[in-house]
Amino acid sequence: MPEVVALGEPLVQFNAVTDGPLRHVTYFEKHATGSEANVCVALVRLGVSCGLITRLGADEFGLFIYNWLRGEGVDVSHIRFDPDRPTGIYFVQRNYPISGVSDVLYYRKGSAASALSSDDVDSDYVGSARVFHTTGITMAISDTARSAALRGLEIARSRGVATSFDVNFRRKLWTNVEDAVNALTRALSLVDIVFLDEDEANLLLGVSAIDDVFRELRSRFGVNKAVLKLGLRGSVAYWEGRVAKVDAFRVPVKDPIGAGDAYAGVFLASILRGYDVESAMRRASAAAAMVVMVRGDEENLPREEDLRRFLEGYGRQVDLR
Ligand code: KDG
Repeated sequence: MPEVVALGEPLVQFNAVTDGPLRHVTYFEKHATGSEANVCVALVRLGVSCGLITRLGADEFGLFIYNWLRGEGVDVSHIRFDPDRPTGIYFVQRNYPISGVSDVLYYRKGSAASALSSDDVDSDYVGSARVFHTTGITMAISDTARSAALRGLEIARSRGVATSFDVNFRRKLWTNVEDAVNALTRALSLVDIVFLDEDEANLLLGVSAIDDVFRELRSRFGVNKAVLKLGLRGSVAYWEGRVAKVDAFRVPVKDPIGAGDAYAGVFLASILRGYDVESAMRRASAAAAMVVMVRGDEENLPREEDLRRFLEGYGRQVDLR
């Protein structure tokens, strides 16, 4: 049984090869993505086994995703194919209208994964993991997927499995913000480890200053392990009673999508392999930096050797010898 079980929707991403508004883009590159799937791949590349609970369309894109996950060594035993619904896709517009920022256009309504339900959550599978991970994206895609995510968190909790949750607020996936706040705060009451950024903190907790965020998470939700991502200012964690901070790595950005998943996956892998929280954060930040240097979310997710080379080489002069 895998050490980590994740639940969520993999997607095929069509990333604009050229910058600018999509109406003028002719060429798109196909990538395998999806937040929880990316986290699984980040984990397995660092030697931590991970299984994904999901549904895919019985179509070419479903097979593309399935072969990707299976090829990476993710446990695919809890992936079901749906003959009646398609695999979700989305398009990425890069560097327009804001330089360094990507915009997404989803085509995922009625997708196979949006029919995920609590019946997909096998209690023995979740119950024998060390960590169960899901995100606010799964909470947003449909009522039944939200029930599945909550069921996964509840089962994990009742079986002594650590629960990990990336808030991943996607405004485009929610009909209104109030529903999002209600659902996401419900999830927070079931999580042991949470990843969020300042905007998400503001939305869910009404505060964004570091100490206030950690205090609110503790007092309102009993969350004692949290990572607050500060973008180019780095990240800060509240972990077992103390606060740790690391800087971000500055790199040329091709497409920032996927950075959060790289961070969460590498952070969890590092904690599970016994790294202290600062080292886990540093490794996670490095992975996030590596991922934004290319189009696509998963291509630059590092193996141990890549991570070591990035961390040792960062900031050095180019040596042409
Ligand atoms: O974190 C990256 C994901 O956001 C991306 O792969 C697409 O899962 C996705 C989503 O729902 O936005």
